[in-house]
Amino acid sequence: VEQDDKSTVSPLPETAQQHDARMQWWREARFGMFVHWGLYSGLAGTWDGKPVATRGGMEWIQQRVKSDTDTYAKEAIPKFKPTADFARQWATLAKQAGCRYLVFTTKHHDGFGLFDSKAGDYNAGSVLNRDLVKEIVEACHAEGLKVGFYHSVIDWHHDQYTYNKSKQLPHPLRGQAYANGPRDHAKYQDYLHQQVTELVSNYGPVDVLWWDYSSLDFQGDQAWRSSELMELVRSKQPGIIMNNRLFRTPEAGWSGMGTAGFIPQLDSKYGDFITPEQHIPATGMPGIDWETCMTLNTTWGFSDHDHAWKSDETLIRNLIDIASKGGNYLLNIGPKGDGSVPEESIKSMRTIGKWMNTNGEAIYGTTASPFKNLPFEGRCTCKPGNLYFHVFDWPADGKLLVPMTNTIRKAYLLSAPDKALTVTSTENGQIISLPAKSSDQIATVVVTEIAGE
Ligand code: JFZ
Repeated sequence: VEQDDKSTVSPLPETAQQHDARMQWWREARFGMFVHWGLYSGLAGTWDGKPVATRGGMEWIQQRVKSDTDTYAKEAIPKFKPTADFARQWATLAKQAGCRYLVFTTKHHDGFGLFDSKAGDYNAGSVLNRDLVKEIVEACHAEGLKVGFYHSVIDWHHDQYTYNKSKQLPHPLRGQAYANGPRDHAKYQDYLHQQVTELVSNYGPVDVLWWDYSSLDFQGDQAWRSSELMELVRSKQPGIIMNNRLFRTPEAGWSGMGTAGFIPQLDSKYGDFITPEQHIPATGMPGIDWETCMTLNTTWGFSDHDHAWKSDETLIRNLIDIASKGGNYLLNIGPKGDGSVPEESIKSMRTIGKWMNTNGEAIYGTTASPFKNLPFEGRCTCKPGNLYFHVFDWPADGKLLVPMTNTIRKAYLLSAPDKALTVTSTENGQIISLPAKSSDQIATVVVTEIAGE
């Protein structure tokens, strides 16, 4: 059949097998790096010489200070000065951290694109004569990382962007001249679709599209022509994985983007995965792919004033907790205006990477724990034939009780794979005799090889 007229041809629904094949690398990856970087980054959380409260993140600074786009751009553009090799630094850091993919902001809510767009002039191509998206994609590919585009459908800059139904949500901030004039949202939708077409056409394979975001009363086909947008993306990038933030149903409520229960499970029409934000679900969600995105401090975009950095222990245990529930961890860095990564973030990412160098086998390609509870402080992940026990609190008596009856062929620490540990069977399970001291205070992984599985 000739398929030259796309508008009259609906794609066949995907089979579960095709969907699984497309999701495979993502499910195995478990750990990705998120990057929020744009005009707001150089402002660094300061406006008019004063710090802006970090409620919700400094990528929202334009909205927080209620600036129109012209003033914002005038302030921010001179402070947005990417170095020549910023992208390589991100990609190297992601690789060192053990991330398998990197998702970055091609455009955030302020509307400034990091790419070179023919659809308008509020982008790095027009303003800096650089295509930063191209630079980042190339740097990621050089490190063997999969690459994802975070793309905001909200756009405070576009003069036809129309959404002001709810006070909680961004009112378009384009200069006074536009504020009250008649708007034609369809024109904004055309612009959105044109820019997304550029993004999925001009940079080779794109692995993830991370849409952001819809509101209860402004979502889906009405707000973004979402079905058409997703089909457009899939027609250019058949293997791509997308989140579900182009849609938002009433049942979902405010937290719906991050919880199960409203996305039809095997229907990729609404997206392939859900995105709990700044929290880890209490349990896994069998049949639903999910990814917790989280900041290292409290803001996504860089701020000079936010020093509330999470500890390495929290970050590494979060990654383990998420893997033990079958999810992915997308951990954010907010580079400065020159693209450099804050020292604290570099340190944390490298510390995670060091842990992953020893223990990555117990994270990558694993599936959720088969246990509801464990009799010790820690988590479990699995692979066919192996169970990995991530021990957080080292037992004082050196005995680790694992609540299973399977024959354990061999037990050892991932940090010392050649030293077999003694296993004793008891009524409640089996006891693994551990060395007196843990090899890692944050989490030491005990591997058990299970017979016949
Ligand atoms: C969105 C962005 O607004 C934010 O700046 C950041 O990029 C984050 C990753 O995603 O944040 C949201 C979006 C929607 C809700 C909460 C945070 N929501 O509906 O609850």
